[in-house]
Amino acid sequence: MAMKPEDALQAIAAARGDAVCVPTMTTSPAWRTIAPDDLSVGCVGFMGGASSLGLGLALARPDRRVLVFDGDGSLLMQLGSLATVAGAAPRNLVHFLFKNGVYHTSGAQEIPGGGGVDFVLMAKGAGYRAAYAIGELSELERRLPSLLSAEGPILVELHTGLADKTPMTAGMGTPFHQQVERLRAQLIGA
Ligand SMILES: Cc1ncc(C[n+]2csc(CCOP(=O)(O)OP(=O)(O)O)c2C)c(N)n1
Ligand SMILES: [Mg+2]
Repeated sequence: MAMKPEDALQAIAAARGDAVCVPTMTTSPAWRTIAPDDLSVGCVGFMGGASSLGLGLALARPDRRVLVFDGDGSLLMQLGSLATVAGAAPRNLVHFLFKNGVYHTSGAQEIPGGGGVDFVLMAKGAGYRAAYAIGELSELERRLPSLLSAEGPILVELHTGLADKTPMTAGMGTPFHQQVERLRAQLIGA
C-alpha cells in the first residue's frame, strides 16, 4: 500500500535536524502543520522550481542539508532541472519526489506516463550520485538516517497516495517573500 504523504513528511521531520526544507504543491500545507518553523521556504507558484530553489540554497550554504519535497508532475514539467542539479553536484542536497501519479493540486489529472515513469532511472541518467525508490513507511524510517547523511545529490522517489489537503483547499500560507526573509534571518542571524 502507498504511503500517506503526511506520514512520510512526519518521518522526515523527525530525522531532519537543522536541514533547510523546500516543500512544493501538496507537501506544502502538510509541512506547514508538521514543521511550522522558519527553516523552510515553500515553492508553489513556480511549478517545477523546487529543486532549483533547493539547489541555490544548497550551493549558498554547503554547511547545511537542504531537503526538497517535489511533486511528480512538477518535476516532469522541468525535467531538465535534473541535469542542472546533477551538473552542480551539491553534496548536501536530498531531492525527495512525492510520486502520487497525478497533478493533485490542480484537480488530480493523471500526469504524463501515469505512474509508470521511473524517476530513479531518470535521476541516475542525469548524473545524480544516487537514486532510490521507497514504497513503505517503515523502509523510509529505517533508511532516513543514512539518506540524510549520504553524499548528494540524491533523489528519493516516494510512492504515496494523495495528501489530505492541497494548496487550493488549504491556502498558500505565508507569502513567499516573507518566508524568504525569515529563512534569511535564521541562516545569517540578521
Ligand atoms: C507553468 C504552470 N503550469 C500549470 C500550473 C498549474 N498547476 C498548479 S499545481 C499543478 C499540479 C502539480 O502536480 P504535482 O507536481 O504532481 O504535485 P501534487 O499536486 O500532485 O502534489 C498544476 C498543473 C502552474 N502552477 N504552473
Ligand atoms: Mg503529483
